[in-house]
Amino acid sequence: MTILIYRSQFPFTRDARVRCMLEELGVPYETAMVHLLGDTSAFQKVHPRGKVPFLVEDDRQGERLAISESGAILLHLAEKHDVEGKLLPRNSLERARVYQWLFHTVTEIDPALGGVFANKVFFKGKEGAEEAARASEAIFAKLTGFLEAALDGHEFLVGDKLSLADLALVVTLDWGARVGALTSYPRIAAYHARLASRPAIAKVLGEAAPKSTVAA
Ligand SMILES: N[C@@H](CCC(=O)N[C@@H](CS)C(=O)NCC(=O)O)C(=O)O
Repeated sequence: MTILIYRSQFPFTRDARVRCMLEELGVPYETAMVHLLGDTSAFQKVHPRGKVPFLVEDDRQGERLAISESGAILLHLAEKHDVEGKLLPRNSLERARVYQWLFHTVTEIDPALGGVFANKVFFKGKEGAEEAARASEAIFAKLTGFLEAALDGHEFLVGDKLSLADLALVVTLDWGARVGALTSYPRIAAYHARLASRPAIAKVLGEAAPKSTVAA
């Protein structure tokens, strides 16, 4: 069985979620680098949407799975490779809460902090970028109460145990941390710092970022 993850040259793109999960589980995998912002035509022959992460998995029966969407990939990896339920609880109520946070992250927190990060880093200096960053910050501000309540007295999002929902969220929060967007939310900032210092996560998010993506 082989697992191949298409990733970008940046440490923090959404493929980081998948790499963090495989590192936490100790499941071996390979990566293929996609140079985002450059020529991605070769990758688009594999995955026409040209987005990372993309997983290609060949199993022992010779069957191939090729899928995109970071959330779906995390759930697939849990089902297939997390036999002990380390990152996706067996208990159905806890599992439902993991689903809630996974979907909240990919559908709500991602666009908010993604907007802040992209406008402060990739579109920096472009017309309207500052205004767009502020608008995204305002959207993020409205989401923080829900998250802060979940973290009140808790180390992790669900059941006081690391889950794949934390791994999805830490990557999104990392975008915010890199541009100072978490400073007004100490509980969220502390949660991000705690998770980011775990060896498996530090290995992924702690890679040096290309200079062009370091916020001034
Ligand atoms: N909903 C997708 C979003 C994937 C996505 O937008 N990935 C970005 C990097 S974080 C990308 O590959 N962007 C390149 C592009 O849009 O061309 C997921 O969660 O996997």
